[in-house]
Amino acid sequence: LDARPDTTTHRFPAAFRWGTATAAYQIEGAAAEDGRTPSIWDTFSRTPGKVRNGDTGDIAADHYHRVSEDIALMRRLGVTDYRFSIAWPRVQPTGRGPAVQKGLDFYRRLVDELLEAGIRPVATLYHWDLPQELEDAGGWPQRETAHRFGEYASIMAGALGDRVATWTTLNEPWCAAFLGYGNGVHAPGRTSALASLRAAHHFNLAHGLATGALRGALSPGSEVSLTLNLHAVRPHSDSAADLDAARRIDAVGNRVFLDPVFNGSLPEDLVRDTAAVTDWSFVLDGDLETASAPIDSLGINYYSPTVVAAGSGPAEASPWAGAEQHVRFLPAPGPRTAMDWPVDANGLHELLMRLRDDLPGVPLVITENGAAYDDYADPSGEVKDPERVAYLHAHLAAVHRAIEEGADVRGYFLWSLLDNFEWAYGYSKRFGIVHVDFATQRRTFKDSARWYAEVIARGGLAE
Ligand code: GBH
Repeated sequence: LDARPDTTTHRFPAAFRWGTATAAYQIEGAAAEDGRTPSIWDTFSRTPGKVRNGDTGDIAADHYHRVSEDIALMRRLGVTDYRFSIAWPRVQPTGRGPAVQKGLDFYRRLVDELLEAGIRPVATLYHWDLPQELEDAGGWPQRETAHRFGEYASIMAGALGDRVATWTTLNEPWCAAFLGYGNGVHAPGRTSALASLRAAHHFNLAHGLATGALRGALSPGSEVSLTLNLHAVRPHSDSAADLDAARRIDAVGNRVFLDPVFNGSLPEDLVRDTAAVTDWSFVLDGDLETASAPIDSLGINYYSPTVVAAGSGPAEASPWAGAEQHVRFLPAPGPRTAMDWPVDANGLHELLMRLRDDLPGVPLVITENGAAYDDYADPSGEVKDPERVAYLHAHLAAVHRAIEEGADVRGYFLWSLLDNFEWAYGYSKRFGIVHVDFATQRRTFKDSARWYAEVIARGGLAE
């Protein structure tokens, strides 16, 4: 009999899913192996000035050659689920035509080894790595790309539909559309408000087409989902002007995806706000019906809140089509991570309360949450990251409070399992709970990894 007192202060539901998350281009490396061709991120990272220090994902964390080792790390953590993404250009190098068997084999082995380890595979079809050939043909602003994505989804449904627990169609289409085609900070680096809005719509269409393709091939109990980086928007004050600024960012940051997917409609205010950019005639009859095919859960990625006031943004390219001349972004107060993002767990709670109220009956999953900090090594060789532990503790406590208040949150995926290629920041920012020495590819548990293993083992937070 265990006589130790139970010190758990925040106990999560017994069926809660505890996971970690990664993305193909950020960890795999092996950029030219087994038939993989360049994606827009290969092209972008090889373009001087786009990624810090000229870093690329050519080698990254070499996960392509270290699947078994990385699954062993997850076993040590005790995670129930693992969220990874599939590199489209590994499977269908030109974005069209038949699949490359070696690409499919890689993901089949990953999934089978996860299942053997008792870890549920959560597969994302698109985490930003569009085959370059499809970008050359016009990319996401082009309707054709959505249809190509639907086809790629059917290939993956046929290959792995019998063994993947959860399919996520898209990761953060906001980033892919508005950072990729609006302000150009992400690949493919285009800067056009019109292109960003067209891309956003084609992501909604692509999501619906993929959902349809996956639906027929699912094994019993499997699910289809979508992951959004919803913005926890806070007006600086209650003034009508500041409230209107918040409304605009909510429209082009959140409802641009939420309304088509969950309501089969376009936000009317967004259409008005963007009237000088487009009449939205690229939205064809039936598109919104396709986009709103029922899904089984909504994934939410949260890092920081967004504080806005009435004003005007910088004149250069903006990711906020139609809102840039009306909104100014204010730094939220408080401590910051190495990304300079504010640490504020209340934003996650606010977001979950809003979704509890706006999307009743839709199960929610935190598909990403975590923080970049510079680790420092102890003389003992251990990697200390107390700030990350504090960040994670505060955000899990916020999730717990939201569940107590009626939000139907089914799981939490920590970003990230490994230090990895942090997009425009290259390897200069570390989000991992496992440290990666990129010179040797040696993996070392940070204190946060030990802490997370304990949280999972006890099913909640202590003290
Ligand atoms: C996620 O995106 C990605 O899915 C993941 O691949 C990445 O490594 C991880 O987070 C860490 O960055 O543009 O003005 O709204 C992060 C989404 C979007 C969060 C941009 C911060 C900055 C302010 N990010 N946002 S703004």
